[in-house]
Amino acid sequence: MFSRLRQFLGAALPAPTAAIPAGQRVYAVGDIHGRADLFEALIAAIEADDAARRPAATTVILLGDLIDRGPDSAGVLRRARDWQQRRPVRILMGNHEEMFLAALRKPSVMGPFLRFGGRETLLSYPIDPAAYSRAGIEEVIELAQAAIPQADIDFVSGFEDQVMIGDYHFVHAGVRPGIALGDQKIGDLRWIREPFLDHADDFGAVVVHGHTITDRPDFRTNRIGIDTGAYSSGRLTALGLEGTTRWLLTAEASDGAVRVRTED
Ligand SMILES: [Mn+2]
Repeated sequence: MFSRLRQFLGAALPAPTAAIPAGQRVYAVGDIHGRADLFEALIAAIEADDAARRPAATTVILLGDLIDRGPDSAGVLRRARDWQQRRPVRILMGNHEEMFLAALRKPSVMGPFLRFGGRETLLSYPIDPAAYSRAGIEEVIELAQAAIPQADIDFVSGFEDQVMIGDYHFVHAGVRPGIALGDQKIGDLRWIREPFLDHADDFGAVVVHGHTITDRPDFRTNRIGIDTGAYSSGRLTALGLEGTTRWLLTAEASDGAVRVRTED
C-alpha cells in the first residue's frame, strides 16, 4: 500500500526508512579473516557500546569469513565460540568456511582452499610448517584432520545461511535480484558479487553483507556492505542498528596497537 502511494506521489514522498523492531539492537561484524587481534578489540568495544546504551535485546551477527588469509583463524574461532556462550551471537557461513569444510573431505578442494588463504588457517593450528611444506595434498589433509579439533569443525558446520531482523536481511555475500529473499540459493548467499552489487532496486529488505571489500562501509539504499578488508587493511568494521539509527565501530591496527573508533 505504501509503495503504491509512493509510486503515485513519485519523488515527493521520502523512501521508507528501514528499522529494527523496538527493544532490539543489532551489531553486524564484517569479514574477520583470521585477524584475532582486531576481533578481540571489536568484541570489547561492542560490549562497552552495548552497555552504554539503554537496555535492549541485543543480537550480534558475524557475517562470515571468520577464517583464512589472516594469521590466527583458530584464535578467531575460539573467541567467537566463547562470545556465543556469553550472549546471542549468530554466525553466517561464508565461502571460506564452505571451502574449509569441503577441503577436509575432498582433495580436489584442498588445493584451491590453500591458495585462497587456507594455508594460513591450517598453520594457525599446531601443524609443523616444515612438515606442511613437504606434504602433498593427501598428507595435508591428514595433517589438518589431526590438528583441527572436531569441536571447531562442528562449530563451523553449524554456521547459518541468513538472518532476518526487522527490515534488514543479513547474508555473507549478497542475494540474487529478482528472487524472493526466502527462495535464495545458498551458493548465491555465500559467493555472489554481480548482479547483486550494481542492482539499484529494492530487495525486499536492506541487505547487510560482507564478502566484497570496500575501503569504507558501502551504504546504498538497498544494501550495506561492511567488509573493509581486515586482513590487509587492518580495519574490521561493525555496524550497529537500533530503530532507524545506524552507527559504526571500527577496530584499526596501527603501530602494533589496535584502537576502536565509533562514528554516527
Ligand atoms: Mn567471502
